[in-house]
Amino acid sequence: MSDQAEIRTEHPEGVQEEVTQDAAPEVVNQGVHNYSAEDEYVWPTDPQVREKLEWFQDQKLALMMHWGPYSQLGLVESWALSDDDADWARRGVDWEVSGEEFKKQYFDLNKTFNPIRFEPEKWAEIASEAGVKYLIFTTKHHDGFCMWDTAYSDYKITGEDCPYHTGKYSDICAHLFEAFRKKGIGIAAYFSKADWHIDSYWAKGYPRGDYMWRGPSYDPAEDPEMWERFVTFTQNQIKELATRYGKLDIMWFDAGWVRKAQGQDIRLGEVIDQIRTWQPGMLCADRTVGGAYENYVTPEQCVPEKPLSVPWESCITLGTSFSYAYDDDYKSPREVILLLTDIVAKGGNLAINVGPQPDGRLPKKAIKSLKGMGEWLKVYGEAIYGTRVCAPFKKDNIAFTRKGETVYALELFESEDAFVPGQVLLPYTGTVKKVTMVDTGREAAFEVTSEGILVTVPGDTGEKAPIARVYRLEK
Ligand code: FHN
Repeated sequence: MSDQAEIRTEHPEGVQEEVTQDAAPEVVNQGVHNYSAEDEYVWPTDPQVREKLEWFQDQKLALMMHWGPYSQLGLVESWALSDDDADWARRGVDWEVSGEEFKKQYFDLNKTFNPIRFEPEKWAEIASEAGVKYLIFTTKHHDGFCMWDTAYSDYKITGEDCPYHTGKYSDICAHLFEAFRKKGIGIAAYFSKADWHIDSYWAKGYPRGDYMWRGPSYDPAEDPEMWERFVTFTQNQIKELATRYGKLDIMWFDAGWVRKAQGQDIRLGEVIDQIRTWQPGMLCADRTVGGAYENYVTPEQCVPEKPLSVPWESCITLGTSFSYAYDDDYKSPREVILLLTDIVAKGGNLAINVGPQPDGRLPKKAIKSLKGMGEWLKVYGEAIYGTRVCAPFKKDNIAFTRKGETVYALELFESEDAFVPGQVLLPYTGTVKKVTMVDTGREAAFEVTSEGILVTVPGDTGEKAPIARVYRLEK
């Protein structure tokens, strides 16, 4: 716990915010969750879930996508609706409007959302070329807008008052999941447990009045009937996604404040146990809650200092925002690969997030970065996919991974101007009988020293530093 606590304080958003006295300290800082401590993790007993966790830890790279009516505004997804979070979430509101009018404008975005340039097969092709192994897609964010044809709410992509209900791919989840599956890419359904549109969560007529926060507008303990209405609605929607949209590898639950310890129990375990009779082994990421239904932990916009002893996945934006931001800046291929390598060396997965445009296309600059990432992975992916942690995991600019008896050393270069030496000391003291360059297959001469293996790199060092030089170390 202390290690984990230490890492947690390192967390950039590591401000602890006690939401209620008896609840576990939950960290939601400016809309960002921290991640569960390792000692809150419960290893699954279901053998199919355990097997799926091995699949999960082999994948290494996901594409996360936040897409909804909010994408039209270029402001933060959903959070601008919460009056309690207005100080940071409405910073971009640069037009004259009252809070109440703004919330109406934001909720009314469904009436203009019409992504007619959406081509799911194109997205799937881009993801496949990028080396992506599973998709995490926002079926519903906190704003309550459903990107599938739900029977339980009219606030949906197929709703009469959403222009795209007549669109070619109107049931977006159906078409998106199908297109990605056809490319052999796994499917994770992101689902917000909080729903700020449905009248059983932000219900009217309570002492709170119109001033809203991220939680319900009432105390569930004081109005159990209203809360039960919300539980039924939520469980029905989760089951809809798990029964009508094909195979789901993962359900990814956001809004960690919706949990029993905070009096907001949606009895998620009941639903997941039922769903697993239809979706055997499906993973459940009940973020930040800990316990049996958080099958892996999910650092956000950060990477733990050291390897974690439990399965994990860092969700990190390619740009600066989870939802689409106009004129955004995107990480370069080099930055993404250095991030991915750091994460994989510590035993985790990277869920790189791209916010699609309101017209249905992906931002050109994001596509460029994804393509560059895929080109690197086509050459060096064997040192990433299917690997596990290898001591000393990382030392200076050398990261390690292993696959069976084979060890990979990845010599990383922060920029193309970095010095590229002719010899490099790989601080690995295990048995090595052969060293080959992963990209060319050429064997490299090496000398065993007490510090590690001193490799003489074949060929010239070139004018510009590569993203990495990757060595295959074999016994
Ligand atoms: O509140 C959400 C946020 O909007 C975004 O969806 C991220 C992505 O993981 N999750 C929550 C913040 O932790």
